[in-house]
Amino acid sequence: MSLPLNGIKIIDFTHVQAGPACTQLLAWFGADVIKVERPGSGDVTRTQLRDIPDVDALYFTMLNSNKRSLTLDTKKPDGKKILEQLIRESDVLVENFGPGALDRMGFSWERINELNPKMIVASVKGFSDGHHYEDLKVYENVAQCAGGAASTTGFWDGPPTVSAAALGDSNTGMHLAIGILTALIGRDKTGKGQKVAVSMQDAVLNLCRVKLRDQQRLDRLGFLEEYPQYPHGEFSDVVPRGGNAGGGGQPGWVLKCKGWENDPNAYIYFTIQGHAWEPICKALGKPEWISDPNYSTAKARQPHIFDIFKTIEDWLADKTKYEAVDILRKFDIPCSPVLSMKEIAADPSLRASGSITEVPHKERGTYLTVGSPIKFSDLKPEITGSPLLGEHSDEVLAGLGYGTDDIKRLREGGVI
Ligand code: CAO
Repeated sequence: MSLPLNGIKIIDFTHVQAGPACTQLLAWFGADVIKVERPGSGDVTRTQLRDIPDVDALYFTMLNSNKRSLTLDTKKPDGKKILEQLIRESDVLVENFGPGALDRMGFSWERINELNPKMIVASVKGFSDGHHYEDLKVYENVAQCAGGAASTTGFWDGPPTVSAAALGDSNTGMHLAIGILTALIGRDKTGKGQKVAVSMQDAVLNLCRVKLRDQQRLDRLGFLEEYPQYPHGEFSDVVPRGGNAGGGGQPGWVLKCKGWENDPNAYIYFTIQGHAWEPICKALGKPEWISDPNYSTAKARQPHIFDIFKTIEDWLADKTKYEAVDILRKFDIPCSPVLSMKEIAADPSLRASGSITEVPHKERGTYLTVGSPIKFSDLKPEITGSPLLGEHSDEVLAGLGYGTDDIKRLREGGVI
């Protein structure tokens, strides 16, 4: 099947998670992604948190499907020459090295632009160019702290908390993919490449915009009506951690269901959507609340919202999370069971849609990975296993005109 990004050649100079998530997405949609890795070791995630001795770790296999792997020491003269050749004939170079590493390697934006003016150079860094922390190396949780997520996540009586969702890594990679595709469309118009950069701090902040909204509301009003601290608790001058409160105009909370004493995920998320109040009262068997002035408006409910949640929990006590959702869905109440990773891995709907898929790997056998979360009417990406280290070195070099003897010499010299 022809895919939209067929014909786009990407030098994938990425490692760990932020960059690989971006290039994996582009590979799913048809780009020829050549992952350039250091000979002998490769991407550090190949060996991190291994579950099978001497076999690429799931951390690597789940972020590098549909790619080709070329080993290349780009600090050696022959390695630099090969990289220059690749730059001349590729469309995009993606990297997420520490600050300045690409320049130190001799491949500044100016140099790459000179080699190929049509080349798009896409980078992930912890902080943006010119930021007072621009020299810092950054990992996921560092970005979550710098982007406002940690200070606003968790419970008010506990420390700042990071999310399990990769807001700093994969999220930044997704932002970068949008930047690359935009630059490719721009290049169609101008014929010129450009530099695209996303900082992890900015990508986290972009997802935390409602907290920046709340800071401004707090500055003006002194309180935030949808937070658990309102109206009985205290507010300081910074946005507090709101536990599991809903971030918009709909109060919500994680509520216990049958079996919560032994099952850490026997909970549902329950949302009290304003116009769903009547169906909620009916579902709970509390029709008298519909017209009671203490309950009938969102403002009236707020002072005793936790009493309301308690009543809902009493109603949930003899229902599993699945039974509860099956009842509540009939009343059009926005809710979901809290799903564990084990449940998600086995979810037939996620398997059917391709959001979770099993792929073969040459050394580990079949493994489970995520598929494209973006669904198209005319395109269903086929997810393939990740490449072994250097699996495609010979093939890529042959494509650049290197013969068998040259390749042997490069291998013996530790260049590939
Ligand atoms: N051939 C030769 N040298 C190579 C090479 C290759 N194929 N690939 C990498 N290198 C070299 C780099 O040129 C660099 O050399 P110098 O520091 O001597 O110039 C060196 O390897 C180390 O690269 P690095 O700084 O990227 O790696 P690190 O392990 O020290 O840091 C990380 C890792 C992630 C903290 C850093 O890359 C970073 O801050 N990246 C930007 C932010 C980011 O993407 N973080 C998210 C990672 S996902 O959690």
